[in-house]
Amino acid sequence: MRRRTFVAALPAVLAVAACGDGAGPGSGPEPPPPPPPPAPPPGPVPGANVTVNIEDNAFVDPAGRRNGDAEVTIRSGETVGWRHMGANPHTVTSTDVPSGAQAFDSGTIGHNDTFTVTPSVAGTYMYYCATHPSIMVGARIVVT
Ligand SMILES: [Cu+2]
Repeated sequence: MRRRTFVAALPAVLAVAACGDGAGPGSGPEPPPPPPPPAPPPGPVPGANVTVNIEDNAFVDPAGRRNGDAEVTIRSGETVGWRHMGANPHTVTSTDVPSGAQAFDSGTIGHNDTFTVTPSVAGTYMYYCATHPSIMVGARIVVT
């Protein structure tokens, strides 16, 4: 019975001995472990039909257009999502919505946060970042 235990432990002893072979004179400290692989690119916001990325200083639509050129088109009842990719606080705040439509405001959101809006009234919805109103402005949603 004791012999069986000895045999099971033998590979571990050999492994330790093998590691020791490399540590000769002149070998420095162990190199640091490699950095973790980069995070995969974020996908669409869950539940959203289209996703706009929020970078620091820009709303970026799926076509890569920024701020005043950023535009997404959806049908009534579909959902726009925003994903905060930057480091600084931003907002997604409507500045102009069609008559009868609801204004929207994400409040301050941070890195990795998401926000969604599901407009039900057709027309053009303008929005900006209330924290950076002179830069992150003019983006829009067109609802058909
Ligand atoms: Cu901002």
